[in-house]
Amino acid sequence: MTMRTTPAPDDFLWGAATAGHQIEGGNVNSDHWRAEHAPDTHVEEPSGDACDSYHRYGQDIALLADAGLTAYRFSLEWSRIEPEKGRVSRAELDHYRRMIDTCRDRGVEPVVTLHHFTVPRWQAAEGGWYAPDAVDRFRRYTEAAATILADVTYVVTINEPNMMVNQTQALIDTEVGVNFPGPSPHASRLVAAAHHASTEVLHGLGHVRSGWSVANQVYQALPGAEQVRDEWAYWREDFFLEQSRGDDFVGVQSYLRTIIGPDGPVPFGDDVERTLTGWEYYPAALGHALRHTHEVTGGIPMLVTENGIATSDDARRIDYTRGALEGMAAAMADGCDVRGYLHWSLLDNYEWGSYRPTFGLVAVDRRTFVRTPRPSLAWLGDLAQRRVFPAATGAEVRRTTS
Ligand code: GCO
Repeated sequence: MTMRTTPAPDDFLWGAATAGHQIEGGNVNSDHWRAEHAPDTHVEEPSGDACDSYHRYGQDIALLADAGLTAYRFSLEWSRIEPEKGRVSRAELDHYRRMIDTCRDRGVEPVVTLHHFTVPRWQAAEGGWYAPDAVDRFRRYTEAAATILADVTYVVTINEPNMMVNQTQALIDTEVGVNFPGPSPHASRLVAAAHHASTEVLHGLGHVRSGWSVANQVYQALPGAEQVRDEWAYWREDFFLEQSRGDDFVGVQSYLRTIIGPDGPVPFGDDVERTLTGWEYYPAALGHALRHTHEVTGGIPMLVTENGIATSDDARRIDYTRGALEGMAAAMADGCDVRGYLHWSLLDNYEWGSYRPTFGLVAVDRRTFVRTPRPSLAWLGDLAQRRVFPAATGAEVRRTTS
């Protein structure tokens, strides 16, 4: 069956995303590594060597480029770059500079994330985002990172601040023996301040387009629960989108929806298809996420910085991605300004506690680190090369200008 398509903008970025702690391996100086090895840890298995991408990134970028993709989102690991407070490692900065060079050599646009959940141990010991100088420390870390960003256009300051704040709260609250009570406006404002401080540094460089990437939950209200939904969503999502209004772009990360009833989220029915993370199979989420983000941010440019599915059936991955891209193309036809699509994830990787949920366009052997591309990688690369989106309606996508 041939797929119906619609033309994509020529300069649209087609790629895949990863994060340092999930693929590099050996991030011994990060707070997550410590938590993974704590005697009372709740994680199923530690990250260990992950995909050994710290050494094998060249192979990863080559696989992506050979498949026809044009962009790679990866993150810098703060705990490597600043192993002790105020001590910046030139060697680690050079390592990430080589990653950027490798992308450039292969004609791949690097999309660099400065912070993807992990912080150095020293920062965690001082209270993480609650440390009195946390905003200033993040500004200084951004200044250190900026020294290798001379030819980098897209920088994501902080990944999923809305999810991170929930995690931060959970950690703090576990320390005092209380359960996580809900999102903290205080912590949210702290990370927003860190984001703005980092943005200021990046804008000082003159050439960087920066933003942060927000986890979009696609909150859908049952009839009559609209107000409950709006209140539920504010500190979990909309506050973070509002903070993007002055940015160059916002990263949209979408996987599933959350249905809100009069008492909050409603569990999925037994009849829904679930992915390996237990989430509902719902490809339409991305289109909804983009439309909502467009509305709350006032229409700033968007980059899909994550969208994907944990599955052992690659045909389902292709089907999910086709549905998501159809929703994206329809949202673009209705005026959403989307500049790129970065699939989560390039590799099967460490899903924050377990290697079981496999999100990769490329399978990774856990023992040998051998990479095996799945058909979905070639499928996405082919769309990139043909510069077309799958289209449910055949609607023309409005061209965007940069
Ligand atoms: C997150 C991250 C990724 C995840 C992905 C799948 O949202 O947790 O940005 O690190 O691996 O979202 O859960």
